[in-house]
Amino acid sequence: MMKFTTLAAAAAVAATPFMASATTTLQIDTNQDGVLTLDEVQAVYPEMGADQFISMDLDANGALDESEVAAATEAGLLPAPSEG
Ligand SMILES: [Ca+2]
Ligand SMILES: [Ca+2]
Repeated sequence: MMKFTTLAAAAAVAATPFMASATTTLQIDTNQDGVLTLDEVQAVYPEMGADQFISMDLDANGALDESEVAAATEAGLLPAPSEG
């Protein structure tokens, strides 16, 4: 019965979906307001141009929210940050 308990605990840990897709937004959103401004994006991607930012800002409010970041990442406009 000890084995069953251990297995259940391991499964619970494995099921915790942290770090799944939040990496990009959290790393770039330096002021933690939930959206990414051009300044914040350029701090991580110095080569990011305003034109490219605008093309990712689907509702043109000057900031990228989570869904816009997800869409940009999927479209290959916003590369995943590389360590080092
Ligand atoms: Ca922000
Ligand atoms: Ca927006």
